[in-house]
This record gives sequence, C-alpha cells and structure tokens, in this order.
Amino acid sequence: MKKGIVIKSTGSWYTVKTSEGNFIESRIKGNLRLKGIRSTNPIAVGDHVELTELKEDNMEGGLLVGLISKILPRTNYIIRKSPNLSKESHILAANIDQAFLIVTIQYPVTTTTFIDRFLVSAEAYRIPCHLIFNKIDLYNDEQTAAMNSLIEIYEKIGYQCLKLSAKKNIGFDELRTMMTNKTNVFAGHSGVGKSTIINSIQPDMQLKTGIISEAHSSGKHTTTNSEMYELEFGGFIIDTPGIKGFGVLEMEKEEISHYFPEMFKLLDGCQFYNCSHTHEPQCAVKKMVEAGEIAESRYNSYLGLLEGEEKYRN
Ligand SMILES: Nc1nc2c(ncn2[C@@H]2O[C@H](COP(=O)(O)OP(=O)(O)OP(=O)(O)O)[C@@H](O)[C@H]2O)c(=O)[nH]1
Ligand SMILES: [Mg+2]
Ligand SMILES: [Zn+2]
Repeated sequence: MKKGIVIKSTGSWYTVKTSEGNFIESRIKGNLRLKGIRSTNPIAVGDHVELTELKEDNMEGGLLVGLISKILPRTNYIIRKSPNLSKESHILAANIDQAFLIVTIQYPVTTTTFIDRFLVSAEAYRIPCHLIFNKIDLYNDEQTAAMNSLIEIYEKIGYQCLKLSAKKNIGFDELRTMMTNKTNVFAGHSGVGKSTIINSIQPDMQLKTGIISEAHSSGKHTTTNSEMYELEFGGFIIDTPGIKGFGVLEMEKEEISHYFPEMFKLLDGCQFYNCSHTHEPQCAVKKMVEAGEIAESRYNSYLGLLEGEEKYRN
C-alpha cells in the first residue's frame, strides 16, 4: 500500500504522486465507497489517497497502474454548484492553504456578484482567500479607477489585493512571497490569465494558455482539468479550469451573513438575534450600508444569496 496526493484528474484517470516521489496513473477501486457530498468528481486534485500498484499485463511491458482504495479525510475543499444542473457539484481542489481569485476588470469582465460568491464559499470552508487583479497593462483610466475602488472595498474588509500584469511581469515578487511553502489554488473566469500567471511565476511550467475571443471578450476554457504543480521556491499551485457562474452550495439563510466578514462582526449590534438585515428595525448592517461603511455591491450580493440560486448568471 502506498500513500500519495492526486495531482491531476481527467475524470476516469488520476495521477497520484506517491510519498516516494513517483507518478502513478490510477483508477478508483471498484468497491471504494465514497461517502458524503455528491459531486461530479468524487476524487479531487489535492486529495490524499492510499493506493495499491498493479501491473497491467495486457499492455506491452506491463504498464504500472494504481488502484485508489481510500481517500483520507479532507481538511477543506473548494466546491461549486453547476449553474445549470443544480444537483451537480464539482470540487475544484482539496486540502489547500489559500485561494487566489483572479479578477479582470475587462477582457473578460469579472462582476462583484461572482467575486462575492467565491469569497462566501471560501469563508464557509475557512479558506483564506486573496484577490489578484490581473491585466493591469490593458486598463484605461476609467478601468483603473474601477479596479482601485474594488480594491478599496475588499482591502477594507480584510482581503489582500494584488495588482498584476502577467504580460509585463509586474507584481510577481509579492505574489511569490505570498505563495511560498503553501498549497495555493488559482480560480476565476476563463481567460483571466490563471495559466499565464503560473507560467510567469515559473517559466519552465509552460502551461497551455488561450486567446480571448474578440466578439465576446471571454476565454475559451483552455485549461480543462485542475492540476497541481510543485513550485521551485517551495509549495504547490493548483491551476483550475475557468468557471462561469459560481453556484454556492446550500446554506441556511441565517448563516449567509456570517460569511461576509464586515457583516459578521456587526451581528451583535442588530436588535434581533436572527435579523435577516432586510426589513428589521435597528439593524446594524443596514445602518452601515446607509452610512457607506458597507459597500452597496456587497450588500446586493448578500441579498442575492438570500433570495436563492435561481437569479444569478455570473
Ligand atoms: N494583456 C495581458 N494579457 C494577459 C495577461 N495575462 C494573461 N493574458 C492573456 O489572456 C489570455 C488568456 O490567458 P490564460 O492564461 O489562458 O487564461 P486562463 O485563466 O488560464 O483561462 P482558462 O484556462 O480558459 O480558464 C492569453 O492570451 C494571455 O496571454 C496580462 O497580464 N496582460
Ligand atoms: Mg488556464
Ligand atoms: Zn441586521
């Protein structure tokens, strides 16, 4: 029996890096019982697994394959619900130290709704999350101003924000420092530059990157599966495929404001302990929204989550 980490998955094959440093193409053992969450991928990149090695004798030379017999408990994971198939969920990565959401103001546009949905999910699983504003080389004055006001909103809440240009190689010293000796994951829409940034961090990676469609100003889903890479300065990075809408998994309505840190810290100030921060008198959250201390866009994202999953697009 060997232990290892899943570093890549295609859906039917999993590449496992064993504790001895070997890479073994593996399948799931037929009778492996998968408990808990229902997802389209029962085993995710970052999972710690146990496996047995087998020789596949029908292949010439006897190819070595693995059979995954056990998944060790996850410390956390990033999961999203598919926008169309509401019963389906997909684990982007498991057992991570921190997530970076890659955001672009243009080419493609990343909305605050999308940012906030991602952050809420990360908060729900206690995953520290940072924002990277990429493609700063492309922005005009208006777009730069829009970016700066977003940065102001998110830094005030406590999220670290980084301005980056993967093309012009700006911002990478700080990014490398933040990533060192941690298991990191990059997420964001298709075309925001996740794979390009990883290539700039470590040029020998040479991950495939895509072009942005002129017509839709959107990416083309160049990265199709999550994959984990080792960083030469210590730690790991998981590249993930671009996501469109970020469906947050079901949570209790009273729970949602707990994942907005700027609201959570006010909860004692509301008159009612189960205040929904919508219509109640003496609501500390609403007061702060009115005073401009809580961003309107954040409050709208909160209301959107309260209303449920049917209404969002991206
Ligand atoms: N001008 C400019 N272009 C960039 C920058 N970063 C990435 N790009 C370009 O954006 C396009 C998409 O980059 P990718 O790295 O493939 O994007 P991705 O987020 O990995 O996309 P998916 O794999 O589809 O999820 C490529 O043409 C990159 O060259 C940047 O900082 N500035
Ligand atoms: Mg990519
Ligand atoms: Zn309230």
